[in-house]
Amino acid sequence: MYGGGYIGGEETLQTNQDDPIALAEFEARIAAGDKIEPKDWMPADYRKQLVRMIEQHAHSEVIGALPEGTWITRAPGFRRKLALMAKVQDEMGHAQLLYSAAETLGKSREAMINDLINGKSKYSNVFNYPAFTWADVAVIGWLVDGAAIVNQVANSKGSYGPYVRALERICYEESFHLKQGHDNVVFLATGTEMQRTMLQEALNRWWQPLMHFFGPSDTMSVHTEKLMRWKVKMASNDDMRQQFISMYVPKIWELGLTLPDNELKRNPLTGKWAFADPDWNLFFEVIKGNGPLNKERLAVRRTAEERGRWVREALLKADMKYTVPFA
Ligand code: BYC
Repeated sequence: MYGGGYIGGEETLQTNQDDPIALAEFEARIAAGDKIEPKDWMPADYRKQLVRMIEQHAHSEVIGALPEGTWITRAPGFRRKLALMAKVQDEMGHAQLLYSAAETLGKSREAMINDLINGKSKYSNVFNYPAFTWADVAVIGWLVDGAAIVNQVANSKGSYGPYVRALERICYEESFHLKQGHDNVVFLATGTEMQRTMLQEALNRWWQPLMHFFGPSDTMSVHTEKLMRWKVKMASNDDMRQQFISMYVPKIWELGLTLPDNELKRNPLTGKWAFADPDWNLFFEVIKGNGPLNKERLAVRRTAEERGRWVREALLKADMKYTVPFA
């Protein structure tokens, strides 16, 4: 039975939404580890949550290409330029995969893009900060992609078929990005005094946004409980943050770099890391659209959307002309 949901961007409830038997069957399938597919029955809130999350993820890939994209023309050397071009292209490919996964839930791509450029939909906090130097690109490639992998590997074991299949593929590509970022970081960390300083400054700039990346602490998270029950989210925000810290802080220290958090310390008995609580007021301001670059990022996307309009219209017309004889 088709699950109903978004039609033309408007949400409509399927008729048997309140059916307790359908809900119990659905939850039993989730508990048994089944994948839910687009035409399966699903609660309206599961659909709505997935659209919200996948859409935000897709927008993050699109906006995430911007800070690195500005460095393609200035990359130090041809080899690094090629690698960065490939990475940015991959990020846009991830957005394509994710928009397609979200479309299976009934919200059109056009409605999603409109919600992005009108500021209605969120995208990841991390992409509202500038990439001042090449070291910022290195830190994004290693640590933002590293953080994304922690999140995406966990969620790729989730319950919604189209999303988890997209995530599996994205994770393969992200693991190359991680190598690219790590290579750039190690090059700078083992370079001249000026290169090390540049890297350290970039790390200082990115650490707090990275701590914010996993979302508010579990006590403040709105959606985690339901999303984890429905296996959309496979780890809580705090657990993912812990995992990231335990994987990357030792590697950062090994390179002789420091982090702007004096409370960072591993408890040898529990293996858990203590760290300073990030500034959550700042986080909420950034995700509300008041971060350093929110307005600029959306303005760039709006311009791209406007400039690409004629191409989309021409393609649609060409497609109609081509398909009519066979209709
Ligand atoms: N940024 O209840 P909570 C990439 C919002 S791109 C902005 O904990 P949830 C890459 C949250 O939406 C990869 N907003 O939420 C690309 C909610 O607001 P709404 C990006 C955030 O969903 C290019 C409110 O705060 N990854 O890697 O349970 C180059 C309360 O939060 C953020 C994804 O998108 C944030 N960081 O958990 C390089 C992963 N955190 O919607 C790299 C998919 C929270 O109620 N998303 N909010 O208005 C997720 O896994 C989850 O949505 C989150 C948040 C863990 C992010």
